[in-house]
Amino acid sequence: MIYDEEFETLPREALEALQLKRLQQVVERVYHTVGFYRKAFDEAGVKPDDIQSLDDIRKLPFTNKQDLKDNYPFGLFAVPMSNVVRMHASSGTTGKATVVGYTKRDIETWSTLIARSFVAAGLTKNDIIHNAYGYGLFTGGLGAHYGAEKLGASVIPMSGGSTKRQIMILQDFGPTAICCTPSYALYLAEQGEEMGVDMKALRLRVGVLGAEPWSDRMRQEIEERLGISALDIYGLSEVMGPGVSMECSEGRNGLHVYEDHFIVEAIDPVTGEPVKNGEVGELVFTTLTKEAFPLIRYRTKDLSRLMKEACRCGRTLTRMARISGRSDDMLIIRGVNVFPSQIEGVLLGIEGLEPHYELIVDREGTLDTLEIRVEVGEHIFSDEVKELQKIERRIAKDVKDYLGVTASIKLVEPKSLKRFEGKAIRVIDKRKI
Ligand code: DLL
Repeated sequence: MIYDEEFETLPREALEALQLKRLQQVVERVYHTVGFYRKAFDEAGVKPDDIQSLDDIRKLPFTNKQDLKDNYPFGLFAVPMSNVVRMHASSGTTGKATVVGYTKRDIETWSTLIARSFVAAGLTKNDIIHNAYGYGLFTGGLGAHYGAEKLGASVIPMSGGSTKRQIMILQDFGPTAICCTPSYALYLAEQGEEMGVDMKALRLRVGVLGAEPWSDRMRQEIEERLGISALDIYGLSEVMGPGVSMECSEGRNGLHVYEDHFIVEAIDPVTGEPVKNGEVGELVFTTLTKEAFPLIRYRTKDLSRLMKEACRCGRTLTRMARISGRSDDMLIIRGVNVFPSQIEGVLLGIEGLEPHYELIVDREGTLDTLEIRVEVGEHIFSDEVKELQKIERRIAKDVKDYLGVTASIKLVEPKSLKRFEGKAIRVIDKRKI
């Protein structure tokens, strides 16, 4: 099924003509409304008129997360605040990373792209959608919510947490679809089974899962334990939120990028040059229609492969393979994005700790766990156990308060952690996904 026959099945040539027209418009617009872009384009020696073909996009400079941080909070907005109707921010940060804004029309576009994604997953207005993505600054909750309403489906705004209650609602309201992270889908399956609920007998038939990396092995397990068809949805708050791309139920092989609204490139993360067709590269997105927060050539650090071949669903939109990793060290722990440097920042704010630490990420059953091992100074280490426990609790609280993740803390003896001559390896990720 296709929500928007016209735009999702455009012949390649017509699609590219549309992309070029929209690219020219957005480049012209940001050049005149966002100081950052004017300066960046001037420095690169490129003017809006230089964009005469889609390949000319490569004349434009990249934008990256640091640029967003440097312009915190609203420096990259392209419209006056009076036209902004909503803001979101990326998760798991101290708030100083990336803030994004939406106009009324942006929300309308976003809702339409989510509605498209739901239809690609086989949903219609007759479905009941249990939305367990977190509501709030994270784009998952409200993004999926508005898309479900746009489709005309019935949405249950569950948000995250309260797993027992979620299972009760799954039984009583009989939703036919669920939106959540893949690891939460598995956690629900596990908790339900523990409560003696036959999770396969629920009315659920489709999962629209994303916001973190997963694998076909995980898909299979989720599908078996919940008795659903589990499909992959991708997005990032900077570019829009969920619904930048979506896997279709017919193909189940790669996610269709909504190319009438975004241009996607795959580049070599080191040279910045495009990778060969079908090779793994870092995804770079340019938004074509966003008003409040247009982004030009945004480096996502997400690694994937682009597939141009036709899909059996009939969509002509390029597909991206499941995300295979990242070109930086960002971790996603229970759906929260965390950089080791942010944890370091918290540790350095606490007296008595040494700048030597190790992060051990694992998965117990279906839940991600994070252990932070950190060295303490000699004078502290000889303190009473009670004192050490106090410091552990303080670290755990600060990590939770600032970054939004729960961690277990282990203080270790001075000089007991491995030292590195080159680049320190501070993260040990034992998860097998
Ligand atoms: O995670 C938006 C989203 C919400 C997508 C709900 C899908 C469903 P951020 O919090 O800004 O936005 O995190 C974006 O999460 O750069 C990827 O590294 C990762 N990510 C998102 N979707 C997937 C996916 C939302 N399907 C970052 N597979 C991105 C793998 C994903 N990684």
